[in-house]
Amino acid sequence: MTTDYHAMWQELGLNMPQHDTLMAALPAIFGNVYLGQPQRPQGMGYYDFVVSEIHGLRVKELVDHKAKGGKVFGNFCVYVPEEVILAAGGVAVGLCGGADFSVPVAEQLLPRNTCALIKSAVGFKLGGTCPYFQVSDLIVGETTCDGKKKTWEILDEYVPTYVMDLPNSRTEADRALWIGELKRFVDKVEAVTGNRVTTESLGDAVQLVNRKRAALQRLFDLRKARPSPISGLDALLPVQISFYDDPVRFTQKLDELCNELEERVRAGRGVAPASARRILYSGTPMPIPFWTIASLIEATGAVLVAEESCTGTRLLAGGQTAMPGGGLAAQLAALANRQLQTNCACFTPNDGRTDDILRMVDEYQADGVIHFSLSFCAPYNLEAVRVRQALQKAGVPVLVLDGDYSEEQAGQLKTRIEAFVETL
Ligand code: BJ8
Repeated sequence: MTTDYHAMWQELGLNMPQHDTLMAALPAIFGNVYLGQPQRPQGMGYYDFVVSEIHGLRVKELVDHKAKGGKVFGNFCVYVPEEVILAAGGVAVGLCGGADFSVPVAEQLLPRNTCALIKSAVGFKLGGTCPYFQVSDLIVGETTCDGKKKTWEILDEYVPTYVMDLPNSRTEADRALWIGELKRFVDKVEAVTGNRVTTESLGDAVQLVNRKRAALQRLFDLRKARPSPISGLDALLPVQISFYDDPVRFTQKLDELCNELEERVRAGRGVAPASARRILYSGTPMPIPFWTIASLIEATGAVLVAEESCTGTRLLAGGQTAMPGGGLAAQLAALANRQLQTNCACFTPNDGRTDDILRMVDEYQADGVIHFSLSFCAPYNLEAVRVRQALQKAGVPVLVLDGDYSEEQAGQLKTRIEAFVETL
């Protein structure tokens, strides 16, 4: 029997008719995209369950956490350090911005020529349709792109929003600035939670997040096998869910899935024949429930083998965070060092990203690269120029696309993706 969460949603102040519409639409969308895939690993059952409870069980856990005096921090970027939040007894949740559903309400306030990720996220708050937004005590933004930077000023009128000042280059001075920002964030998180961040608590949090990162890395490493033991569509789901699930449970479940995939690799079993074309995705993040690109790629018979994206390997850049002696200051420096290896297009120069893509083409034996950026995302759309040049120079087939979350766009993207895969 499924639990009825209506009383909880009402108490969180959700717009109930709108929210009911959203909840009624999701199962069919998810079912159509996910459940008909052949050869799904059994371990995907956990993630199917999490989606079926997308605004239920985890939200209830957060509500319970708050009832005991705990705090929840909503965020939108891998540069917001979950470790610091956990070290102060808080919970970090990545807020979704992957649904077209919430875009129209955002367009009543924001310019239409804003990227879909920002419009979708803001629309969830304005429309009162996201319980994770409602449960958050503080939203933590960052100065990555101009769109986000300006959005935080607007969002702050609706929900307390704190901004971390991420530099757009990576000189020694920038590194020092970011370490200073991490210290300022420690102060803020301590003030919100009423708890101290100590060397010990930060060390424990780093270990916890390192374990989660190791499990995710294992998933990506297993996808290097030919044939691939899991579809790209399925692999995307744990990555998206990693942003808001309980980190201990998440890591355990992902390790179980990876054990199953390891068996498959050993047995030479895949989700498609070994001869299937292998595609590397590169570009803007694909937040839940934006499954369109992965689904379109795999509908052609090709396999999506990896994502160079923040819902992919960029999330894992820098590997494990080192745990140096020398107290809190040294720990924050280690955290900054790891984080600054994430090659977001908001940085200049950002040649490391092109190097990463070329390296991944080899490691994942990709036959071609599909670069997708959300329309109106200047950093990724412009960086696509250099990515394309580098791939063409290396003789790697590449397709550069931009778009949004709408159904109309999906039709056009489908035609272009099919034509590209056919040429491989
Ligand atoms: S580290 S990729 S998660 S900023 S799509 S809102 S860039 S206009 S998402 Fe990102 Fe952090 Fe970078 Fe990763 Fe702006 Fe572009 Fe919109 Fe974007």
